[in-house]
Amino acid sequence: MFGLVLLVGIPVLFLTGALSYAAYNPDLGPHNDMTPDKGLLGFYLFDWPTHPYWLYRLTQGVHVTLGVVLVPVLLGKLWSVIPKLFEWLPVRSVAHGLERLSLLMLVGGVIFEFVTGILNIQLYYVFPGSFYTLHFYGAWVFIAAFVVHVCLRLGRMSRALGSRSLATELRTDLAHTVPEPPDPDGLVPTAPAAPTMTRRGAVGLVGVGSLALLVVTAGQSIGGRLRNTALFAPHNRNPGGGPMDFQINKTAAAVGINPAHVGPAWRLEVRGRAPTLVFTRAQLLAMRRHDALLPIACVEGWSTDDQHWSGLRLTDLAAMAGLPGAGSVLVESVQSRGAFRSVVLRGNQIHDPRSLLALRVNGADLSLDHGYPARIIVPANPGVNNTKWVHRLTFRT
Ligand SMILES: Nc1nc2c(c(=O)[nH]1)N[C@H]1C(S)=C(S)[C@@H](COP(=O)(O)O)O[C@H]1N2
Ligand SMILES: [Mo]
Repeated sequence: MFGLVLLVGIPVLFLTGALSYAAYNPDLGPHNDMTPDKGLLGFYLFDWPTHPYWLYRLTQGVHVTLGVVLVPVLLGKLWSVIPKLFEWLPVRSVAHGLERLSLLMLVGGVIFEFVTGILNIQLYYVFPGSFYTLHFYGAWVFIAAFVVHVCLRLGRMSRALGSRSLATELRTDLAHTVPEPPDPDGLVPTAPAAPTMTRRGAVGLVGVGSLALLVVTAGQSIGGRLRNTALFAPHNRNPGGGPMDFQINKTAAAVGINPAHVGPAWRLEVRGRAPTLVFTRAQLLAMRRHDALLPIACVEGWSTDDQHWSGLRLTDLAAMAGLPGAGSVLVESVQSRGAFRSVVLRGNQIHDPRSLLALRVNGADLSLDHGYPARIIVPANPGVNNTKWVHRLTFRT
């Protein structure tokens, strides 16, 4: 049963993870690409859409929430094969050796993916290298072993599930709980001790554990009133009230924004075909502004409810730069160090009328921590690509 749940859940995790990777647009070059050696593994990269605007909020919310919820199931599954898990058999044949290797990749891979994922959503950035790179390559190693494992074991799982009635199992009390019959692979202990728990108890324990994790996690992505239930999430509370009352991932202080660079001396540079244009914030505010209702959705699974942004359309800025059909834009912030100080956005993102260089949010000037004087907000864009403290836009054909 645990295997069946994972058989459904793991592909969803892999798929949403792969989509998250595409959403970063690593095929747009070094500014976005944390895995320059991806080679063939980037085969499927596509133009990440801007419709529906909540797409990344959904896919990444599912990825993170499901990953957390599956932890008890995974632990239950590993527990159920413990006698075999730590077995160091001499390799009996090539086939047997390959199977043992695939199990090492399977168990090692799944533990690696869950541990790195959970550390990252809990903001423990303790990785030897970038989380992004480790989680990406780890996923491919794991999924290869997973596919092999499913091919080898699917028949047995369905035979086992078909061999007895679930309803009967769930009604059986401790006195009538008997060990599994011996199996050809020796998964069942030869001389098991008396049971201390019914199968109903084991399944119930895992089920209640998963449900509890769902309740304390999902609110960070669903938002609204449920946000307060996300006790397990580091971004579970709205900070302080007022128009800026939504999550902040990195504060200006945390990434070392120099106050002098975002004060009155700040200028926006817009480059393209025309000579470089330079604007003060007052000049930008005086231009025709547009509104968009968009969320911030972070790779870490939390997202905000839709916020009311106001600013200049990226497509208008491209036209002013002399490239009305711009195919990409390099966005640079005043931030001097850190991976996320610049990003490249694609043509479809530039030309969506909801894509803004935002100056205001919820009727007030952006706060410094939300990216004052100006930030990017693009529909369905991963939070990390919505660059804050922007000071230069370079449009390209
Ligand atoms: N310059 C810069 N912009 C940045 C970041 C950053 O570290 N530096 N963090 C990003 C991340 S990871 C997210 S999720 C969003 C969060 O925006 P918020 O703090 O306004 O909610 O900002 C993004 N913009
Ligand atoms: Mo983020």
